[in-house]
Amino acid sequence: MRIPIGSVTPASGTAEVVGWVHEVRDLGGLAFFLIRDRTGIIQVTIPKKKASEAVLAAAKAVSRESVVRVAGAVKAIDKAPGGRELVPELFEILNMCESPLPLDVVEKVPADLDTRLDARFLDARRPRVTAVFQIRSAAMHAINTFFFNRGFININTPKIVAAATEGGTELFPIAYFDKEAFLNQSPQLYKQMMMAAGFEKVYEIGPIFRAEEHNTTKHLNEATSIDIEVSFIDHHGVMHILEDLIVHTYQHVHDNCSYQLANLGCTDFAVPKAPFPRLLYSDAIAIAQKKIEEPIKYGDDIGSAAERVIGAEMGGHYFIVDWPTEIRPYYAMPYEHDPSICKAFDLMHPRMELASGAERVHQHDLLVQQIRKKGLNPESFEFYLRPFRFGMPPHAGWGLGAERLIMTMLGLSNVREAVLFPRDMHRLVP
Ligand code: AMO
Repeated sequence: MRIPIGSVTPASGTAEVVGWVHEVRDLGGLAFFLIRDRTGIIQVTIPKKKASEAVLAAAKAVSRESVVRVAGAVKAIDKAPGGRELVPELFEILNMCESPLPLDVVEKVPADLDTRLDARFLDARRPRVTAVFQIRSAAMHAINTFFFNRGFININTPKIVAAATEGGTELFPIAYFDKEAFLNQSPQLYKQMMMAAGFEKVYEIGPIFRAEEHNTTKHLNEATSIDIEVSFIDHHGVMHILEDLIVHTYQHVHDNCSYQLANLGCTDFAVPKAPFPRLLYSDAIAIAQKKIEEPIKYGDDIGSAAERVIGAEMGGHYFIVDWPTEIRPYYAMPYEHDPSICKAFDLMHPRMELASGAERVHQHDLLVQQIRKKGLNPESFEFYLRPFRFGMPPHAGWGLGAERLIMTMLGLSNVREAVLFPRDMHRLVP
């Protein structure tokens, strides 16, 4: 019976493993192979004088990154990875790999990100890349469990839509029979509609599409959004849920992914502590005004340069709260005492924005007024506005970028490293 390489120990006695030939070394009387699967690496040692003809023939023929099955005795040895080696009685080539390789899986030859993404299936064999996606999977598991334990209903909303969610121009038009249609920018309108359905707490993890024409290290044209919407709660309530979720997800990764974190060199992985500080938008602008050269004033968006200096001052995760109503979407609820500011927030990591959210406008007429103020036509939002006339409860929610969460959690330098097959202005294949 084959076992995962990561669970082979000197106590195993004998073991059968399958995997890829990671490295080959021939020292005359001894041949060494490193065999790798997604759980680890094991040294296979072949003493040439003692090995069978069949083992020797296969070992001589095999190329790097071929797929092999190896079985034999497990012995303790200090210098090998994991303190053990396998001395094979069986060494079978399941499929031979072509040479030369388009990408060096052992990472002795560094490759730029484009070359890596072009050969993503090979790149993802690298232990540090496998680790990113194993951690992403663990984080998603933690997030699903978090919502499940709190009574959220998991929903799926359409990705082919007729209207812009956030307004603006960042839309991908698609051919939809004889109609005009777009790829959805956000589940915003649909998750809000489910509040009118009485679902009370919903979440969705799904793709969002943004036709943003800038090529940066933190923007994708197809991203994954973790969205929630909750009834009978204000913006403070959903900020609490968000900070609890961040802490829970980091803790789960900390407790369950030590092998992967070690592969990534994250030796000082720290779980953030909630509550995160709340920084007023006006104070955030004041910090930026002191520290960056380009002019920034109250009412401006907080760009990358400002994000970085404010982040450096804050040191850890924090919220920016109480934004000017004018620069937030129409669905953000203005304060009663001063409608020029609204109950909207962003969750920030010192490097960048991770999430946006708000208490929503739940009164139909106010919503129509706010849509108009943004220069949009309420008629194109009739399907969304209708539920607001038939018993829409007060509600609030947020959207959190999954790739940015993983990127900042693992200190990755480019958001594309947190996506298997990223989509950007220049990348549509593979
Ligand atoms: P927003 O547009 O701020 O808010 O998006 C929410 C979060 O999604 C992530 N994100 C992206 N990540 C990578 N590349 C992109 N192009 C990209 N665009 C967005 C970010 C961002 O913080 N409807 C609101 C959410 C709400 O109010 O519930 C919305 O979409 O991490």
